Parts: sequence; C-alpha cells; structure tokens
Amino acid sequence: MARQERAIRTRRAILVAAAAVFDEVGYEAATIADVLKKSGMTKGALYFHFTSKEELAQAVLAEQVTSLPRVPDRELKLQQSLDEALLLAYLLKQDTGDPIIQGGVRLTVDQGSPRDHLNRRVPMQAWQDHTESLFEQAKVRGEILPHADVAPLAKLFVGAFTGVQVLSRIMTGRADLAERVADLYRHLMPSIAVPGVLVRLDFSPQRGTQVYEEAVKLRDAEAAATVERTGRSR
Ligand code: XVR
Repeated sequence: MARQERAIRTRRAILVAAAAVFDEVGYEAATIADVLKKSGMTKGALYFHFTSKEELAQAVLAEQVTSLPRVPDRELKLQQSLDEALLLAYLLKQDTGDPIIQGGVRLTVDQGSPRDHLNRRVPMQAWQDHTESLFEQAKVRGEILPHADVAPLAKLFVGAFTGVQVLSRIMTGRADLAERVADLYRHLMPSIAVPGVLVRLDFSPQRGTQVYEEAVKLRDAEAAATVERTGRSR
C-alpha cells in the first residue's frame, strides 16, 4: 500500500476512535489515552496527525456533514431532503450508527465551556449551507411555493432536526428518532411544498434503512469507478 494511502487510513482510524470516545464520555472527560487505546495506534502515529484533543474534536466536528453518505438523486429534491434526514436519523441510532456522525453530533449539541475553544458553528454552518442548496434546487424546479425564502427555511429545518434529535435521545435513546423526523417533515412540508409535489412525498419513517442501503451501494460503485479510472482507491 502506498505510504500516503496508509497515512490516510491511519488518520481515519484515529478519528473514528476519537469520535467514539467523544460520543461515550463527552469532550471534557475524553483523553488522548482513551483514543490510543480504542484505536490501537501508537502515540507517535496520533501526534503525527493531531497535536491535541482539541484538534481531534475539531476534525470530528468538521467531518460530520461529509460523513453522511450521498443519497441517490431523487426526482423530487424535497424527497431527497427528507431521505437525507431519515438517513441521518438511521446513522445516529446506536447499533447501526456511524461513529463520526454520532460523536460529531454530541460534540455539536453539548454546550461545553467557552474555554474548550471548540467551534461548534462549523458543522451547523455546513448543515445549513447544504440544506439551503438542496432547497434552492427544489425552488428552481418549482417544488417550493414562490413566497418561501430558502435561507431561513434551511435554518428552521436544521434547528428543528436538532431539537427533535435531542428530545428523542433523552426520551427514548433515539429509538423513535425516525418517527419524530418523519412527523417533522409531515407537518412542515405542507407549508412549503406546492400541492402537486406534496401528494407525491413518501413520509414513511422506515425509508431510512432502504435509503442507507442505496447510499452505500452508490458509494461503493463510485469508489470502484475511481479505482478503475486511476488505479487508486481514495
Ligand atoms: O441539515 C440537516 C438535514 O438537511 C435535515 C434537516 C440535518 C441537520 C443536523 C444537525 C445535527 C447537529 C446536531 O443534528 C443534530 O442533532 C439533513
């Protein structure tokens, strides 16, 4: 394996272990020693990639949004948005979850202390931008009512998702998150979607599992295509 590729995998393994530690014990209580133990890496390897706990946490925060696998393009961009939300709900579930997303979300919503110097706006800004761009595409295609302004809408959706996520974690350990997210969309969509689109949206909370399988298949196919083209994996 090329040296650069090995370095990328090592960095990834350390980041995944760090995210899992942050998810388990929170930022304050986490230690570099915990991350070393969980990752099985050496101190030298860790410090080659990250110089502090803060840098590890900021990297986990930064990769939260890019860790959400791409949902295959849908005919309706509003369905794509709902599917992304259900996929995120699926990846936040304890057993099926993605450690970077779980650890990243805990770091984002834990209030922490101003002294921890973590910039929690980074992932939230990325979620807002991503959601706004998807809504913008929906608007251009005529899926969204003309009076609706996509920038504040994106903030509303990101805030509402975060709210139901926090409540679901507290009340059910996220067991009912998919249902809460489906409810959220079921109640918000009628005020933004044009009638013809609204009737075509599938709000069933069970979509998450199927969307996950599709997204993984798409990611594997794209990775295979990259190897084919360049002779290299990414
Ligand atoms: O932006 C999001 C979607 O477009 C649905 C609205 C989700 C935003 C998730 C924000 C994240 C941070 C804390 O979740 C939390 O609970 C996919």
